[in-house]
Amino acid sequence: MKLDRRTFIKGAGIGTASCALASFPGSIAALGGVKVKGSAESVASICEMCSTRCPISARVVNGKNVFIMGNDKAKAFGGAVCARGGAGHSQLYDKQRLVKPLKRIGERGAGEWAEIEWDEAYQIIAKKLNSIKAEYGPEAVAFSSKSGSLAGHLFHLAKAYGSPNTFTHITTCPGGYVVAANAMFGSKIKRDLSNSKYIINFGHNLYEGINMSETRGLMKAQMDKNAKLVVFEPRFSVVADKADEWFAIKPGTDVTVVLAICHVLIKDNLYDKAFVEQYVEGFEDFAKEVESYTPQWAESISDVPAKDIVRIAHEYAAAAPHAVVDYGHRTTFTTEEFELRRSLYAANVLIGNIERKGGLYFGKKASTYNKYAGETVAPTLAKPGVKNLPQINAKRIDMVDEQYSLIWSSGGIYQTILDATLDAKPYQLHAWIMSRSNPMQTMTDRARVVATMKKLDFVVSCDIYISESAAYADIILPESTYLERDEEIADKSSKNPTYYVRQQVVETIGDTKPSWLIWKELADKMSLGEYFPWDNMNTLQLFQANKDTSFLNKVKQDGWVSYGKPLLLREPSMVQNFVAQYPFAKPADDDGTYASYLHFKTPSGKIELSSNKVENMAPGRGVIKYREVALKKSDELFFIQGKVAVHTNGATQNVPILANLMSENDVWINPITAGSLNISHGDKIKIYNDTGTEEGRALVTPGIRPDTVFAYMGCGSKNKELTRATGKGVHCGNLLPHSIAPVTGMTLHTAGVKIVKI
Ligand SMILES: Nc1nc2c(c(=O)[nH]1)N[C@H]1C(S)=C(S)[C@@H](COP(=O)(O)OP(=O)(O)OC[C@H]3O[C@@H](n4cnc5c(=O)[nH]c(N)nc54)[C@H](O)[C@@H]3O)O[C@H]1N2
Ligand SMILES: Nc1nc2c(c(=O)[nH]1)N[C@H]1C(S)=C(S)[C@@H](COP(=O)(O)OP(=O)(O)OC[C@H]3O[C@@H](n4cnc5c(=O)[nH]c(N)nc54)[C@H](O)[C@@H]3O)O[C@H]1N2
Ligand code: SF4
Ligand SMILES: [Mo]
Repeated sequence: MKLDRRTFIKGAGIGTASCALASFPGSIAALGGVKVKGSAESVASICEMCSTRCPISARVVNGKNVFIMGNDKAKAFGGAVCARGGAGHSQLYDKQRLVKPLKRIGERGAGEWAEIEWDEAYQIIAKKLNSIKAEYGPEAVAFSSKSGSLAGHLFHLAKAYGSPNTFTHITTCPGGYVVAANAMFGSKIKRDLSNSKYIINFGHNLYEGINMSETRGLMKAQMDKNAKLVVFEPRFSVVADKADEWFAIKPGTDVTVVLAICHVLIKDNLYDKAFVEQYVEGFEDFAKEVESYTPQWAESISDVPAKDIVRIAHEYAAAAPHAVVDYGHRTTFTTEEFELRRSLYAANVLIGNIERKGGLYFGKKASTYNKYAGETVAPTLAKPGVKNLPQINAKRIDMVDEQYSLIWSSGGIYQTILDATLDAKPYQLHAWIMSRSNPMQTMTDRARVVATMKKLDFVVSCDIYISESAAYADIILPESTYLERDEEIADKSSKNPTYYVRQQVVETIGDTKPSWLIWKELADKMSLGEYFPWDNMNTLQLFQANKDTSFLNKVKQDGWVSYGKPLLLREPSMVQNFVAQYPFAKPADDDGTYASYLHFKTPSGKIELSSNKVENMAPGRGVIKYREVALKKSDELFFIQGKVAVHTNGATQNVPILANLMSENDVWINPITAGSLNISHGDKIKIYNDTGTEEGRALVTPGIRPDTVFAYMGCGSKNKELTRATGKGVHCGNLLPHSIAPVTGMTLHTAGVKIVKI
């Protein structure tokens, strides 16, 4: 039977009508008397309309979610949600949402499905995975999920099954800055935009690619603190529009400007020598390397005027240490992200803004915070460990080269699933279990993803829609949306320890389940149940809370619990307040700070501006260097993408309210380029390269460089099931070639394209 009659929620009022279908353990009804039915009330929870996961307060009237606001206890978020966060109920009650497990009955991707019961779905998956294990070994199965709470349970299943091949989306998004931070600081680092007086931004699209706390931080800096914002962006983004200065930098050349800023800081003696002396390893080698990276040199590559680079470096240094060079978020502009993101960090290190207001800082989780305080200010979370997990001997498919060793722990090189499946590199994969991931849209080279999914023996997708990727699965498991499920307590600590928790807001619609339950029940069917000893989410939460029910109830009631006051180790006023508040606190240094306690988890214990460790794992890269990259052929235009404020990646294009707001992504073209191609505003165009061909519409605007075209990502879905999104706009993933960047393993979202009018 065809999909439209079978899988969609039928009829109106489904939000309440089908509630009786599923009631699972650990539901909100079991939690400290929080009610969801009857009178109007608000439930504190966590948004999942994007992976920023902001704290929310969801209003429920007569069992139905009617409104979503920010949780006003979370001050940095300003009690607000973005447009997508506010559209959560439109997704929840969307008639096209999946509410029943599906089995493919036609060719892969043909869109022919049969509804099945959970039990049958589990039986099919268990039988297939157990037979693949027997024939090829458990490593022949890859497991992938967007990182976060959902990934934890799926990857636990992978471990119990015996496969080392688990992947998050990291190489399509933050891998570059995470790997660069690991190399330089020994761990991830955060940015304190809200207290900054001078912010230099290289394509961090915070007013469209929204992260409520950071977006508000930037707004606060600009509006309340009169911070100066300098933006380098190939197009006139909303951030560029709100900036004091905008430079239309050539795509992929940011590193030249950053290195030139470092050059000026060193040559003109503007850097913080005392900081460098105390905390930095490898400064001499770095300084020697950047000697030749003059502003004139940077101008010749990036089109940013040398005199402006010099001036900006001086202004930035004058605002130090309450100034920051933003290290960005989606790090897929060039294959040399490792050098770019390390350079961005270097520009911060040179002005000594680490652990200062408005600069960069390390997260202060409870264990660290308590150590400084000399007492238990905040509870720590326990991690449920499981004994006697099987030993995994097989190597990961991406563990082919030492240069990638800084990424393995954080999610692997996602796109190697394609190489292992299609080219048996380094060995053959036979199955892919994916959850909350839509690689057809969000990896690169859609055709290669299709070929991969067609070649595999078995594909499972856990999603809330028949996404473009789920459309090629053998079995689709419908997860309950975030408003219908409970999850573990999550650590959201920043300058002080903070916890929050996702709670079920309304009863489950249709025959859906939360993913923690799905993977546990599947494990049971695979005879791996012993590795999932918890009964339900409440058991897990209690375990996490070390059975401290008052803590657990507080997190559930308030939805956002913060302990102590913000602490930055080198900020005198904060340290003095801290010492005054906690009688057993570590004593401050003579200068009133905790500067002497600042250590880095690198081999030298210092910030490694240049690094022997990196040199050993990736020869020639110990010292940050400019390396030329050809991102396009000479007769092509650069093709770049970004987020739009009303959609999330490849996820929300079918959500009714958001689809109404925007369903197509017109291609931005400069009038000079459009003129030479005889293209007018609104014309139908073909955009193509060696990877793929797309059709769309031209948006002619001076807000983009003449050598560059731009489209908001996530549109142009090609499967027929997403009726509000299918065929609308340009599919970006179909125009981006498959690649794996050195050291960071990143995909590349900049490509060369040609355009013609059709
Ligand atoms: N061309 C291009 N590609 C890009 C980018 C770009 O700018 N340009 N951006 C990159 C970035 S930054 C990222 S983070 C990645 C993101 O790419 P992905 O990790 O693939 O994430 P999303 O597209 O956000 O969502 C993936 C899927 O999750 C499903 N989903 C939503 N909620 C739930 C849920 O509660 N449970 C389950 N099981 N599924 C759910 C959605 O329906 C969707 O199919 O894309 C990257 N890809
Ligand atoms: N509304 C909305 N908010 C989101 C998301 C979403 O999908 N929608 N996704 C969330 C996720 S997963 C993430 S990772 C973040 C992403 O946050 P960002 O990384 O800030 O978002 P993008 O829009 O992908 O930003 C890329 C920007 O860089 C520009 N750009 C492209 N190439 C270059 C280049 O070579 N140099 C410079 N300087 N700029 C370049 C693009 O024009 C674009 O404006 O947003 C998060 N918030
Ligand atoms: S940024 Fe918006 S969509 Fe993303 S989690 Fe926050 S409120 Fe939700
Ligand atoms: Mo992302």
